[in-house]
Amino acid sequence: MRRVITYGTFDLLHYGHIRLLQRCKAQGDYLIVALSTDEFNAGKGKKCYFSYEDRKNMLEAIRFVDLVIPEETWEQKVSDMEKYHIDTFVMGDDWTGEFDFLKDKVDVIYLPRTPEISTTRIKSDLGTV
Ligand code: C2G
Repeated sequence: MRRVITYGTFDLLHYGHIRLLQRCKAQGDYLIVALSTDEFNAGKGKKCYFSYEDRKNMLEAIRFVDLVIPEETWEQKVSDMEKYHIDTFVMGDDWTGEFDFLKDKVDVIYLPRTPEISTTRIKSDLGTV
């Protein structure tokens, strides 16, 4: 069973996120999503509209997603690869190169983002930024 992992905030869940998760799952048989906690997001300078629990519940309702775990630090990725027996690490290509240090442990894949949609754009279009 090929195990895949991806990381993210997934706030104001939209079709760009869903397409990413769908393509992550297509890389294997079991998909883990490491979801940024509210505290970790504060460190990223991101304020989420939905709480960690609400974002986690939404992700768990997606049929491509098999497990949601908390992302609490930048550093946890190395231990996560071992702890969850990961074969493939996947991120959108806005992160290209940022996680190449994992290449000695797992396959690292950067997938094209869905260009026209983003949480920031949704907030801007709604006049809530
Ligand atoms: N994404 C995408 N297309 C979009 C928007 C996002 O493919 N239109 C992808 C991103 O490339 C990322 C994932 O969806 O792989 C989650 O995006 P965010 O929630 O914005 O995640 P981010 O804040 O980049 O956090 O340790 C890594 C970080 O936690 C990533």
